[in-house]
Amino acid sequence: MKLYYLAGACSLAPHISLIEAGVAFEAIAVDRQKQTADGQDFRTISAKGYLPALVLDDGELLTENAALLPYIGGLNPAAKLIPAPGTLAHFRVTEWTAYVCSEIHKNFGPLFRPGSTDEMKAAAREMVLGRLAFIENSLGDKPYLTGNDFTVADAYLYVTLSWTSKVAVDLGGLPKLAAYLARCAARPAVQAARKAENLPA
Ligand SMILES: N[C@@H](CCC(=O)N[C@@H](CS)C(=O)NCC(=O)O)C(=O)O
Repeated sequence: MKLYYLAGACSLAPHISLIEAGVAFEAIAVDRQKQTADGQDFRTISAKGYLPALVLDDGELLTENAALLPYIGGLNPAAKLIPAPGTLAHFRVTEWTAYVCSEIHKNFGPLFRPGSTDEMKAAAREMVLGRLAFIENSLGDKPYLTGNDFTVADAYLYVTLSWTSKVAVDLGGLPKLAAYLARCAARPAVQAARKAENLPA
């Protein structure tokens, strides 16, 4: 299995999840010019042109975090990255994965996009903080989104939280999320994935 990633981007979530799952995979970096570290034009691998992309051992291509993360979680049930398919607990994890994707990840867009005006960035910050406040209130005393187990949804939320300090999204008013970010960052799989992507610890 091959994971194509852009360093530090949302593809860090499947990278962390694959390490947490303990399955064999090859991680292949893609640069902003869409060139892969092994010398290919990434667009010939995924016509979507964005990351992450997972190429399975039979050559099938799987894209979209909302699909790819539950897929990875299912590779090793013992790692508890997602409960069994068909259970409500499984859909709690996909519910959070979808929330992180459409309500948090995508709302960071204007903060990274060259050409965004200050007004656009301020509106994006307000939107992201509003969506994060919902999670702050939902966490309660749970260490992770759905309880005691770190799931693929947590890998994804962690990655989006890791962007906040780069784009001046202040977690000062969200103490549970600030502690959650530190808790996730301390996980060996998170540190291993960051190291593999040449990101600061
Ligand atoms: N719908 C995709 C979006 C993935 C996405 O936004 N990828 C970004 C990195 S976070 C990317 O590859 N950006 C580079 C580009 O679009 O050229 C998903 O949820 O997996």
